This record gives sequence, structure tokens and C-alpha cells, in this order.
Amino acid sequence: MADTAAQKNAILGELERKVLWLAAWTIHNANHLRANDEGIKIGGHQASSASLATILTALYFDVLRPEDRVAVKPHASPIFHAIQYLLGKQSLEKLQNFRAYKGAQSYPSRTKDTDDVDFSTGSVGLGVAQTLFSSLVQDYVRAHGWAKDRPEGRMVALVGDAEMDEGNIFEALLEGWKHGLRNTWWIVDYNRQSLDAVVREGLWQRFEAIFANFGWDVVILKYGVLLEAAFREEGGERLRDWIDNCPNQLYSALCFQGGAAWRKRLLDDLGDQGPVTALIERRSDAELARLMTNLGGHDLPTLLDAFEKAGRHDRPTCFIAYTIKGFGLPLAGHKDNHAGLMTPAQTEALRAAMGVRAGHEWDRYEGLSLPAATLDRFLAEVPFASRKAGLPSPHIDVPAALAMPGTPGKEMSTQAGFGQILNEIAREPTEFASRIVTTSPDVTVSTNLGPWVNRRGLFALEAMADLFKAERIPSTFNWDFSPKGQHLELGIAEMNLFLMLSALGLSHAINGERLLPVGTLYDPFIYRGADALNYACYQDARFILVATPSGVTLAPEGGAHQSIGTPLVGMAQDGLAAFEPAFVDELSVILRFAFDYIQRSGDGDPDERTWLRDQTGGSVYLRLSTRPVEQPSRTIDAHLAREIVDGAYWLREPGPNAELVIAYQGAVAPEAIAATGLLAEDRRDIGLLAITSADRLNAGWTAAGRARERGLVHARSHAERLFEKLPAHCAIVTVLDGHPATLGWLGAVAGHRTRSLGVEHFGQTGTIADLYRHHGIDAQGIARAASALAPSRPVRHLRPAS
Ligand SMILES: Cc1ncc(C[n+]2csc(CCOP(=O)(O)OP(=O)(O)O)c2C)c(N)n1
Ligand SMILES: [Mg+2]
Repeated sequence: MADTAAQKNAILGELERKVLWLAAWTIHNANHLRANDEGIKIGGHQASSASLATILTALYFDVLRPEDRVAVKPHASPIFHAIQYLLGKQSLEKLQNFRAYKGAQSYPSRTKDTDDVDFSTGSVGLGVAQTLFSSLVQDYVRAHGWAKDRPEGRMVALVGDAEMDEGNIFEALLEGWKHGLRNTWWIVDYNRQSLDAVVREGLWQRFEAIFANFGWDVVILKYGVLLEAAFREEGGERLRDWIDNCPNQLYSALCFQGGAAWRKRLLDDLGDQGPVTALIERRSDAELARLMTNLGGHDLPTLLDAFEKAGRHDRPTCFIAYTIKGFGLPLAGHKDNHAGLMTPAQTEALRAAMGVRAGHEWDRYEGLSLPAATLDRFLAEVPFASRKAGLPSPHIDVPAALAMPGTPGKEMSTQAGFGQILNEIAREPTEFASRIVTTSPDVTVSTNLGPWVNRRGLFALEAMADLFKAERIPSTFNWDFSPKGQHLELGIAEMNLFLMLSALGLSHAINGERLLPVGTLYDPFIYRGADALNYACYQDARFILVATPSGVTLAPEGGAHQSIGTPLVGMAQDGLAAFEPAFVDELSVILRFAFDYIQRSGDGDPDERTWLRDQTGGSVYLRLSTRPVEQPSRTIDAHLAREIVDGAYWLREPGPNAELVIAYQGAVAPEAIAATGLLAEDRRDIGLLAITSADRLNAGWTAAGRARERGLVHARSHAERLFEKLPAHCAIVTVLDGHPATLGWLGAVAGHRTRSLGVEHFGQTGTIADLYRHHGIDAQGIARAASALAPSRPVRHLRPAS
């Protein structure tokens, strides 16, 4: 235990040097491999990493508590891993394999790194906003009476100054303000450099004003204690003025050039043959360089003091910490240093300067002056190090079946069905219902979450009654806010929806409390938040995304809202199982599956029936529609339920000599059924395949192929079993309200001639009938395509194309 602040600072100072060295050596080591193998050198982001060495040292070795959660700026990954290594949470092997296969990741990764990364980073801006939403989710969890046995954590983001250009950060700020954000620290690494350039002058003032505007405390950490002391010397004020007026470019350049250059420039600009000259001349070149780079973000006492003060309250706080990109390295300050890599000679010089003997580069305390026992004792008592990896992730039981609204023979849309299923869940006072949390970016009512919200209420830390209700003004919706509410209403920004889903969907890992998040939005706006969606999946957050309305089927809503490519997004997005049911009973089965699937975390071999890795679980995307569709009359037995989840079932089984199969997905079901009727008399044994998930059907098929290639010759996927009895001459017409490529692969499953219909152009408004005709996905269009593809006899019910 460090007895005094001075002793603690001395230890932290040693650790900072160590961390800087280990990170530099990690990168050097990794890049050497690349240089040898391929004769090229990739950037290791040494400079970007070094910029945060002091701040991360202060945080991880002293300030952070086990319950705190951190998003570390992507390029500071080597510093982060070095710290974990010193804390005994990262293996040497992983460090030695930095950026290599199964080694420590280039950017901190929750799923791929093994040293307890809280939030992944990589796509700049997203990790930052993630901390804000995770703080809101922590409040949500605690307001519902959960996680009370654990201390409240602080959500901390290490932010690059150029990272602040990302718009999603500002969208999040606004949302945080609306929800009374607490317990959040954003620490801006104000090194005044981006990837390409040096940032604009005075940027910090814009940041300060913005954060203050949103109710944050702003703490500016510009000078370290050495500089502050120098300012108190005679002539010191002039030095301060000079620094304050120094352009960022010049400051960076002088940092790069070092002590002699500082001296020359300062004497040229300030030399007075009096106190200022004396102040400069009292210092050697090395001391002068040390003084001039003693910025707030590189000064442990300044940082510790600021964090300690901010730790006394729960107000969101933005620290603007002045730093030098490449601090402590020969790359420091150079504007081209972003991907810069130290030369072997420079690394060698750093090794010598750090007192590290050749061959002892990885030794934990090599080159440090304090006794190993002192360092051991200190590290063993670091508060953060007592954190146990992996909170329990309780499983919430899902009912055996959910409600199946809709009447056979009557019309209902999947979107309406979704609203009614949730409404039925909301009636039940079950643990399952209480763990569901819904969220929507200002489309709660228009995506049919209204009935659920009426029953379960909106969430806010402070209760607020619906004034319209209080005033007895008739309204369909009851918008009471309370800490017990289960709907988080967001502003329109879709990035925020996905980051909120990401935060809600990580609650089991962050708060040890499982939530079952359901987010709704209009399908086309998936693109607006696609990077955040990808990010949420990358860090394995678990949620159900309900996208509705979709396709051109939202016809009168207008061309701007039509979505074509989203079924392909659903197929291609790793970690997301995409479904597009046509009927409400299918939706009910899928939704039940989804509530269970999002909770799974198994690891193991694929399911032999589907070849899907279902025990691993993931998130779920439901592409729904506002189109009322006649509901089938049937009971869903276990076999059919399984096929719905597996991705497809025969709505009409093809006969032994089938000439034709029509395979459809989603809202075009009535057209596919009608086309089957038109063709049935003239095409023998026609089959009609209902596809509920092109994504799962396709994934199972490719996985089974891979299994066979590995020697599991009997591997058969669901798609292959569905088609195994189809005669070779059978043709397949596929159709959906989305890009035709979604189902275009079906012909390759068993080698059948295929024509894929769908939508390739958007923007035209009209009725559903107009638009389906326009895109050739109406019954006649499907029948025409079928007739051309399987041209045995003329189809009597076919009309010529208009
Ligand atoms: C969304 C996104 N766009 C671009 C990049 C590429 N990129 C990585 S770091 C960076 C600049 C970072 O500058 P800053 O945030 O100031 O961090 P510093 O390198 O100065 O530490 C860019 C453009 C990225 N990772 N993510
Ligand atoms: Mg920067």
C-alpha cells in the first residue's frame, strides 16, 4: 500500500513508463512479423496509443473501481493490453501475438479479447456513445429494483479529439440530456491531431460550450504541475501566454523536434535577457522538453486530482485533457505519426532509455527502479484488479407459447399481430413480461407498440403523468412516465436506437441483470443506424429488432421509405438472425423463439438438423409489414413450429413429378398463393414454399456444405431436405418484396433452374397492387415468370403483360 500521495505517484510514474514501453514493444514485435513476412510495415498506431498512456495508467491503476466500465479509444489497444498484462489479466502469448491470429486484438474487443474488455471500440464514436447508453441502462435496471446488491458503476469513455467529429456522439448527448444522464465520464484525448492532420485552433472551446449546454461538467486539464510551477516563477506568466497563443501545428512540431528546438523558439519569441530568458536557461534541453510536454493529460498528480474531485458527484463530466500524440516516443507530435512506426534503431534507443536489457523486453518490472515487492504489493491492491470477470447471466424463462392473435380467413398484418402479441404479454404479471424493455426512435405508436406502452408505461427516473389524461382529453395512448415504466422513448436518431439496444442487450454482462430488449423502427432506416447495428452485433449485444413497415408494400407511405436491400442486410449481418414472416401465427412462433434465442450463450457444434449454431444465440431481426393478409386456418404443431423457425415449410407440398415450385418470403404471400392457383391446372404437382427466414435457410445450407467438405458426408441442411424429392427438371420461381438476390441462391441447393423476382428500383409510390404489378411481383407477374421458366404447356389463366 502506498503510504503517501508522493509514494503512489512514484509507483504510478514507474508503471506509466512500463506501460509505454510494453505497448511500444508489443507493436514493434507485431510489426516486425509483418515486415518479415511481407516486406512491408503496417502502422501500429504507436503514437495514438502513447497519447493515452498517462491517463490509462491513472485510471486502471488507481481511479477505476471494479464496477466501472470503460470504452477505450481503438488505437490505445496496446496500452490497454499492457496494463492488463501488468495486472495479470493478459497473457504474454496474446501480447506477443498482437494483431495476429487469436492474439490481442488491434482494437479492444469484448468478444475476441480475453482480458475483460467492457465495450468494444473500432468504429470511432460508437464506443463513446455506448457508455452513455449503458449509464442510462444502469439507471433503468436499478430503478426496477435490480442489481441493488452491487455498487453503481461509472461509465467511462476515452475519446480521441478527432473522434468528436462523429455525429452520433452529439445525437447521444442530446438523448442523454433528455434522460437525466448520470455517472458518465468522457475523457477527451486532446492531442490536437487526427489521422491526417492537426485539428483546428480553439476546438476545445467548442467542446466546452457544447458539453456545458447539455448540462455536463467540463474540466479542462491543460497544464501539469511542472508547467504550473514554472508559471509561478518570475517571467512564468509570459511563458503561459506564449503557450496559450501557440498554434497547434507549431506546438506539435516543437514537441517532435525536442529540447534544443524549444529553446531556440522560446528564446526567439520570448527572450528578454531578463527573467524569461533565465527561466528558459535554468533548464537543460531535456528538462525544457520535459517541461513543455508536461500537459495535463500527461501529468499524474493533475489527473488524479481531477478524477478524485469528479468522483465526488454523479454529474456527467467531460475532461478535456491536453496530450501529445506519441508522448514519450521519438514520433511525438509529428503530424504524420498516426500510423507511424518506430524504426528498429528508435526502438533500440527507447529500450536503452527505459533500462530494459535485450532479451528481457517482456519482463514485468524490467528497468523499473522500485523493488519488485513494492510493485507486487501495489498491483495486488489495485481496486480495479479485484473485479471478477464475467457476471452471472441469468436466464429468463420464456412461456411455451405466445398469443396467436388473428382469425383464420380474416385479414391482419404482421405489424398489427406484433402489437397484439406484446399487448397480451403485457397483461401477464410474469417475470418474463417484467424483463422485456421496449424502445423506439419516435415511432412507438406507428410501429404498434402503443398497446404495450399503455399497459407497461414509459420509463423515466422521475414520474410524470400524461397531461392529456389528467385533463381528460380523449386519447388512445396513455403516456405516463415512471421509474417502473418499461418503454424507453427515444428521439428520432436511429443511431441512438441501435446503441440503446446494444446497451440494453449487454445488461446481463454489464449489470448482471438480463433484459429482453425489443426495438422498433421503420425498415428503411436500418441503413441510418447500420454501423451501430453492426457494432451492437460485434460486441454480442442481444436484442430483437422489429422493422416495420418494409419494402414497397408500405406503398402509400411513399417511395422515400421503401426498403429493398434490408433482407440482404439481415442475411449478411453476423450475429443477427433475420426473419420475414407472412402470417401472424408464424410471427408468434418466431417471437417466442427470439426471446429464448437472444439469451443463449452456448458454445458447441452446430445442430445436426439445421447445421445452424443455434446454441450460440444472437440477436433477431423481424422484417414486418403493415399489409393486412388473410390468415390461414391451421393449428401449428411442433413440427410446423420447428420448420417456421428453421426458415421454411411447404405451404403446398410438391407432388412427385413437380414441374414448378414457387418460393416466397413475407408480405407477397397472397400473390404467391394466387399464382400457384393460376398455375396449378397447367403445371403438374406444383409446390408452394413458405420461407420465413432466407437467412437461416441459407446459413444452414452453407454450413452443411462445409461440414460435408470436412468429411461429415451425411450432413443435410433444412433447405436440402426440403428440396430432396424435387425432380431435377423442376423449376423454381422465388419472390419477395425485397432484393431478388435474397432467394436467388435457392436453385443452387439441389441444382434447379431458378428465376428470382423481387424489387430492384425504388421511389415510385402507389397502391400495393400498382407497385406489385410495376415490379412484376403480382400474381400475374409470378405466373408469367413461371410459365417462361417451365414452358411445358400454355398457362390458361395468364394475361399478357400490360
Ligand atoms: C467510423 C470510423 N471512421 C474512420 C476510422 C479511421 N480512423 C481511425 S482513428 C482516426 C482518427 C483518430 O483521431 P483521434 O480521434 O484524434 O485519435 P488519435 O489518433 O489522435 O489518438 C480515423 C479517421 C475509424 N476507425 N472509424
Ligand atoms: Mg487526436
